[in-house]
Amino acid sequence: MENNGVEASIEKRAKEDPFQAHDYYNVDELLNEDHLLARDAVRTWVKQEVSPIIESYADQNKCPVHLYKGLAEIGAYGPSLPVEYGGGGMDEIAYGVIMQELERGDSGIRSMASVQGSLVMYPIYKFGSEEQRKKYLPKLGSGEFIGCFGLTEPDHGSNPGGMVTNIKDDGDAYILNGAKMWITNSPLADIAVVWAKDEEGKIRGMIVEKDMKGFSAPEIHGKWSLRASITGELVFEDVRVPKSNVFPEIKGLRGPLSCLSKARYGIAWGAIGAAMDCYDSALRYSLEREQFGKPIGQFQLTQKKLAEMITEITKAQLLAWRLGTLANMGKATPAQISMAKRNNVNMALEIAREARQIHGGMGITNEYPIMRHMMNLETVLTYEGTHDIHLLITGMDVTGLNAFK
Ligand code: TGC
Ligand code: FAD
Repeated sequence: MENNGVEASIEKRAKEDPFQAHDYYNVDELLNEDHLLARDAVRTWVKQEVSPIIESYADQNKCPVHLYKGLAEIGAYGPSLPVEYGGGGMDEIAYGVIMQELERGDSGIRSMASVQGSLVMYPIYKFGSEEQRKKYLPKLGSGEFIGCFGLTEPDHGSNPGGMVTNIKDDGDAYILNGAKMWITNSPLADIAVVWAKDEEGKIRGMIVEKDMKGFSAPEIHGKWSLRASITGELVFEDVRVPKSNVFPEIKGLRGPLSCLSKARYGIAWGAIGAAMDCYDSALRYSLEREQFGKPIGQFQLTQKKLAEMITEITKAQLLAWRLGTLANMGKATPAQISMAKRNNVNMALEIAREARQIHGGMGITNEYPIMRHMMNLETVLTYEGTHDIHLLITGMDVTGLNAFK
């Protein structure tokens, strides 16, 4: 069969990604040279490696596993972790702008980096023994090992404190039983950072290796969102986890939640990237597409959409930058991170919806990135704490009253 119009257009887009970044308030002037260098390197990498293939991988619901090593090479795993532990030795704003550029490409690509850096390397660095750090971090940082993070369970999503996955003492090991659900990268992962309750009901973290007996990680099929990212379960049937694989000190929900703070911070930046891609595409389309004898960008209703989009992107950029500045000083609170994650992801999703309208019928095709971003952002709105959970975290912070108890 001959190539139809849409297929030909995908090929064209693959050859040439027309994305141009927009910086209405000169936010670049708030970034230092290291931030700009990191940002531009990742921006170029995304244009070269992600844009040409992403529509096709999303279309086929396949994870571009070959990008794992490239992500390591551009320093996307743990950009703000120390170099000697496999990280990039940069600051929190560098970490943020890298996530922004990755998610400009695709939320699933940013997910790869978020999970590996913030949810696997970070807890091993922060809570692991020196032996665990030395054993796993260099391999994770170089992309030789892929990691995943198991907190959510089939019956405990927003309320991870209710988890039933558990460990029982068995001499030099613990016996792990239970199941985790919705785990990014689990079917591919060499190791999983898993959170489970001990016999006192305290949450402990541990590193489970893929070939441990009784451990499996089946893929979850049928996703209409994050299609270029692989998601699965973690199933533990009497898995013997050596005590040397358990994080020695950290106990309680504070352990996994502090990893989430790190990842949610990255998402607050990442979502800006998806929004920028949608806005950029909509702006270009509005200038090229003519109806009633003039570009649709000349209609006031289109201008309203575009003006509101760039206003919201600019507000989100400033929110993220200020959060990054606080994070660099060690002063960003979990509640401040929740506000930015919630606001920026919701902002990106609204922009994707408006951008889809500006593209008219073409907006539903994979000739443009809009629908893919929109579908991805439905997941991003839910994972790492849902939109409403983050609202309640802000509500608790300002009132001092806890809606969860
Ligand atoms: P609560 O009693 O409030 O807190 C328990 C302990 O944790 C501390 N804490 C935090 N510490 C660090 N960072 C945070 N963000 C923290 N939030 C709370 C808290 O101070 C306390 O410490 P301590 O020492 O006093 O014990 O806990 P709760 O059971 O009432 O739950 C509160 C709630 C609902 C906010 C929390 O459970 C929550 O955030 N739920 C949402 C769950 C969630 O976000 N799951 C994400 C799973 S991972 C994921 O989605 C990865 S997607 C990756 C990708 O592909 O990119
Ligand atoms: P539920 O908790 O059942 O929530 C359903 C609805 O109820 C939501 O709208 C929620 O806001 C609302 N709700 C719940 N409690 C309250 C309340 N107290 N007040 C008001 N409303 C409430 N998890 C991991 O551990 N690791 C991963 O790598 C990971 N990757 C993911 C990848 C994908 C593609 C997806 C979709 C999810 C992933 N998750 C992961 C899981 C994710 O974190 C959860 O889906 C999320 O925390 C919500 O849990 P849930 O889906 O069980 O929804």
